[in-house]
Amino acid sequence: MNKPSLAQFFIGEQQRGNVSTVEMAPLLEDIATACKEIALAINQGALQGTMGSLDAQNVQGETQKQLDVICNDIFIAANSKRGNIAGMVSEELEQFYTVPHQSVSGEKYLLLFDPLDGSSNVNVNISVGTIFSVLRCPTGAPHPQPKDFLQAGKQQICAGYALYGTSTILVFTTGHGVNGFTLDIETNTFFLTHPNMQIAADTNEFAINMSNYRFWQAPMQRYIDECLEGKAGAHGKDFNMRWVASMVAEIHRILVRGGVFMYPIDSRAKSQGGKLRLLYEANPMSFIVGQAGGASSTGYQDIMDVTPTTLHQRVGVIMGSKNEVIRAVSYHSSKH
Ligand code: P6P
Repeated sequence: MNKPSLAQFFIGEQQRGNVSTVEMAPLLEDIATACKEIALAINQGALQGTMGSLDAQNVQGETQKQLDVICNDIFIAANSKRGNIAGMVSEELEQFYTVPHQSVSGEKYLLLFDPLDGSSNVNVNISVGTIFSVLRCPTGAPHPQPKDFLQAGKQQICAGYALYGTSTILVFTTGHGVNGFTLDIETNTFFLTHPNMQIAADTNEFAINMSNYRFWQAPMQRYIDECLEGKAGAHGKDFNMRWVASMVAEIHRILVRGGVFMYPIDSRAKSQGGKLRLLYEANPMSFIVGQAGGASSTGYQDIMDVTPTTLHQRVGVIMGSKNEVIRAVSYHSSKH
């Protein structure tokens, strides 16, 4: 295969002088290992009898699936061995996790993740994913405190996702563009298949859960109305719609062929601030989308400018092809 492996990619990044990628290489190798194990656990779910739901709920008030917990444990274990991560925040854990036996020296990082995003799809064999975000741990902190995780998205030093679909793909950025790696199941090795991913500035495809229309704020209803009016309408072009109910699958599609993804705040979840979580869904995906030339907003401000106040806080999300995000956001400002 003439495509560089993940390890060869890191060597190339060193030669290209992309220091931040080289710094993140050990951490990304461990994440890649975790994603390989998660891919296997999902693939074997029906055979291992782990496709069921627990009678527990996670901090989100969502019914936890067996695989949510299994994948959470895989991700924590695989990323706790090197001693370079001080603490973790997971969608599946109410409190943050302090990693034991950290190495006494060297830079420490914070890892925030959704181990199995879209897990309600796993029983019906629809793509699911893992989303992760990396922050620097404030220096000198013997053990991280909750406030250490509450950094704005623009402080991220690395973000990525794994998509468990027709193939297993690992996509990440360290601030030098976005690259995607496909898992070769014969050698259990990731190879660079999607170098320098870029999102088209324009698109004819939007992704939103239309069943929530009546709960949206007027600006979002207006934007979608205009998409549905097609060429004859104010937007002047026809649109296609997709909704997989798995953010990782939606964002990967947008990275490959453009599009705009929206999960706006709505009257049901207004008090919660939306459905999607800021620290380990919206922020990492915004970093990736931005590095690929796209844009992301809550409708009222760039997602990565939001100052977090709680670990599991939610936020409205509009992200993808830049010109569509700009249009949708313009309707949210009072002058339109
Ligand atoms: P709905 C999955 O639960 C998730 O967090 C995202 O991955 C996905 O985009 C969204 O929620 C789906 O939400 O309301 O359509 O089920």
